Amino acid sequence: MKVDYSLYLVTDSTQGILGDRDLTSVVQAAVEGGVTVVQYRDKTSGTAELIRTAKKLHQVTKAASIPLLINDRLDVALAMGAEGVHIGQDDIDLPTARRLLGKAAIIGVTANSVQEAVKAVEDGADYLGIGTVYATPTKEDTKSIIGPAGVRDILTEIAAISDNVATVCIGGINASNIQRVLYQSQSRLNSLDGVAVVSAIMASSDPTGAARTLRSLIATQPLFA
Ligand code: TZP
Ligand code: MG
Repeated sequence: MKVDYSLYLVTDSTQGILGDRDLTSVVQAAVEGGVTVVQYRDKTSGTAELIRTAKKLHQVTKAASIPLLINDRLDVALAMGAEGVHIGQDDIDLPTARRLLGKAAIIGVTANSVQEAVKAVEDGADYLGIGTVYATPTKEDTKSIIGPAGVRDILTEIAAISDNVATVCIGGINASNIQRVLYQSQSRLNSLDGVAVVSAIMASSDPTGAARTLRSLIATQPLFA
């Protein structure tokens, strides 16, 4: 599966962000606006609920021919047949995940340093989620804030070891800074394949419009190679 990573939506199921809206309809609206990948990230639901919700989200993503990835939970991905998983540095290791999910699965890894990125590429990650770019209330983890310059350093280093690992960055990205992030994080050797967002879409009262705006800002980034 050739994946378009340009606008990668990570879900948030917390009541504060969803209000009285239902997760599947927010994701459906975002997909209508042009999201190209969906990651189901839910740190609170139990296993049965995760599988139930993931199946509903999968109906939406399959209808749009885009991949659904599951955050952390390989068991959930296996149970409902998602296209892949996203794993962090404290989750299952990549070689084990690959052995369990197989070659065709999409496996993404969070990287916030050159060292983590190189290791993930060497272990066969399909894509890297690079960040945290900017501080964000969505993930209060201030120690790993790396800014566009940190993203650029990672992109430059991995260009030397792989020409096919995909890259997105994440953390505090929205319509006001997305073009700047794309521009400032590129180097002569490498540039991002896309941008991952949570609140810029999930917290919007118009997820379709929010996604559409981000897509057009990505497409019209004047200096983005
Ligand atoms: N990983 C690094 S930052 C982050 C995750 C899941 C949250 C990004 O959320 P937002 O709302 O797009 O800043
Ligand atoms: Mg994780």
